[in-house]
Amino acid sequence: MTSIDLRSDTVTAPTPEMREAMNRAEVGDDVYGEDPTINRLQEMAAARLGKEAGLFVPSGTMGNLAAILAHCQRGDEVIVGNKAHTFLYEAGGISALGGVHSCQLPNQPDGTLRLDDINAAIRPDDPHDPISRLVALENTHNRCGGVALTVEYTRQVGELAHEQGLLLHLDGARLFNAAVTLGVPASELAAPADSVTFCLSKGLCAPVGSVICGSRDFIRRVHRIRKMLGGGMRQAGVLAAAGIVALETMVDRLADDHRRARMLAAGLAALPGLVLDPGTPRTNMIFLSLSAEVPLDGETFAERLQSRGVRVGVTDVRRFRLVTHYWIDDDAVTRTVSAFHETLISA
Ligand code: TLP
Repeated sequence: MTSIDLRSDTVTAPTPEMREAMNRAEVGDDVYGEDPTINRLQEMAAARLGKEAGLFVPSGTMGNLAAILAHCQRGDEVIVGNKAHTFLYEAGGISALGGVHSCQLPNQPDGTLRLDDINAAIRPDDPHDPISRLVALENTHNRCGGVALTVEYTRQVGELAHEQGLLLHLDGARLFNAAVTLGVPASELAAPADSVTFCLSKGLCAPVGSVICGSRDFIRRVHRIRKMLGGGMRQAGVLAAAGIVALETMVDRLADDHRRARMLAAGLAALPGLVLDPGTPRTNMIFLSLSAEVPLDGETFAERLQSRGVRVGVTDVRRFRLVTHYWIDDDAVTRTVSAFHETLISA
């Protein structure tokens, strides 16, 4: 039986069309700016997000790091959510490598930071304080359930930041999931931000890569930082080719992943022993917990699911994340519900 891997949309293998495009890709030395396929991907990405320029980077983590380093000097402060990927899961890179201080505000259940909290966190011009330089948002917000931030909210944060002389960075690893669920172009969600990173290698299925987008001047600075971080990639047009297919063919179909997440959530909600988070799924992620009567911890439960061919992410002692993606079809949804059912009745 082939395994149904719901741990993340990062597990997606490239599609057959991507493999063909990778095989055919024209390449050159990108450190010289001579890889035509990378240049094309960067132009496409920038146009799609309504920005002047884009830069291909190996990962979302490097995208966020390079963008934040380009905005901030050592000792500057970024205002960020306490559940943001950049704060929780990027190995503290902004502090370790950039000397950037973080001010963590409570993420609300809908993934937002309260405007009043942001306002109150902006520092006065006082030699005791770090300089407030940047606000960072995440859309969709992973740890808050894959929830999409709206155009209106992003605009309000952008206005607040800019009025106070700060910049706005958007970790849009799953920006296209947000755009599809909200029914708006990604460029509208990106418009208030000075920089945006989005990932090709999650729901869009490309094997590697993210693109940072922003003004031409900003991208010129990020380019040097990418080099400093060791992210200049030479003939990486073979990777960018998959990214082009991702942007051309994989965006609209994210709605299928969202539909299957709803199907899966409905099936799981009907099983005694599981408690789904209120409102889940918002896009392609389902968060749920084992109820008190189930006599297993999350790791053991996940191992038993795995022996039935289903892999899920364990995010806490009795809590799971399930992420739908291109390689999860309707049959996989049905099989997953059965595997949960069998695991629960044999517990
Ligand atoms: N997220 C991964 C894990 O690291 C948790 C996942 O499985 O969801 N921003 C956001 C919002 C992300 O969710 C991720 C990856 C990244 C940035 C980093 O992207 P990569 O893995 O390409 O460095």
